[in-house]
Amino acid sequence: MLGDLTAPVGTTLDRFIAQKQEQFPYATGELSQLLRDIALASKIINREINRAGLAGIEGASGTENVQGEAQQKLDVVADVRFTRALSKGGETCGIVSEECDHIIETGNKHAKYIVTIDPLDGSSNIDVNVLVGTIFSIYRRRSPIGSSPTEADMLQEGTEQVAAGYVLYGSSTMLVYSTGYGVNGFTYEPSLGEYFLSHPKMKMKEDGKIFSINEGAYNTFPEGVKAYLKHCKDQEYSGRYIGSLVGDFHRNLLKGGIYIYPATEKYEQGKLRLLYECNALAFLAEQAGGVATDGYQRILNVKPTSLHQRTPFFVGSKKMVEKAMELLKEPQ
Ligand code: AHM
Ligand code: MG
Repeated sequence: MLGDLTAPVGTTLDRFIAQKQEQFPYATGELSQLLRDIALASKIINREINRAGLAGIEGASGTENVQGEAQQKLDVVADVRFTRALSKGGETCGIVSEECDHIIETGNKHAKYIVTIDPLDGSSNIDVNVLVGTIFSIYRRRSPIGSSPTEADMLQEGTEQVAAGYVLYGSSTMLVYSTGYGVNGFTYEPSLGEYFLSHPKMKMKEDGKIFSINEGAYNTFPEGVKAYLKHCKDQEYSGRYIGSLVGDFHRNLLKGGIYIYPATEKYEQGKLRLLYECNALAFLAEQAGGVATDGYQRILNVKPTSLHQRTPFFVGSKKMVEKAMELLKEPQ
């Protein structure tokens, strides 16, 4: 069944944002505009990704990012697009991006917000036509309006997020975000150039049967993680790992499951970055009824000490994450 093809496509992202703003009589519209800026940049990235194989922009750029990882050409394209959109949009005073070691000053000294962003996560998947994502968090600045943004603006706990979300460039492109009042998902209609509300009030199942982890480094996992994986296999759960955090998180959000990137010998603090990967997804997970921890404590309570800080990450259905934490605490 194709469903009712004559049905109206429904609420656009713009209308949804406007409706939400109306519910807050004192809202000034700046956050709404910022969300629109992100949506616009994501449409441009979506276009670039869709023609990557033709435009000669897949593959490595020959440069490295701040963590010494090879940058893909599209990483750089996405970084430029988002930085430009946020700078021109005027609502963001500073940005922390995975692709840049220092704080990016947008020149909008009077803007209220700062953004932390991974413009294109999982970008090594582009060459093989597998989905990638953008992950973002929005915070209110702490420094005085009119001044340059500071590290203190950027190093806020995840609990301080005003909004967070991701864009998934997959078989269809989706924007999923929360301003702290639940999680809503929008699907992009490319012929109209609009996002439409397709997944209202998203909820994560309390329990699930999917575990997502790269077992290549199994030998160096903490014993508690090994014990949890044994538990998953004893229960005959399904192992699913795309290697694109947004994709793995999104599937688990819809179906119930757990994503784990633990500490390993290679990545002693885990691989994922607190400020622009884990905090946003932790915020969304909690808003959808899930849980996100570093194995021991709530991700959103971690006090960041540096811009590109890494953390072990356990996120997903409440019961699954709690079980993993229980086994981590047990002496093995
Ligand atoms: P990136 O920011 O360099 O793309 O790395 C983050 C990605 C995640 O999307 C993914 O879950 C993870 O790295 C995969 O890492 P690994 O190849 O070690 O499993
Ligand atoms: Mg990343």
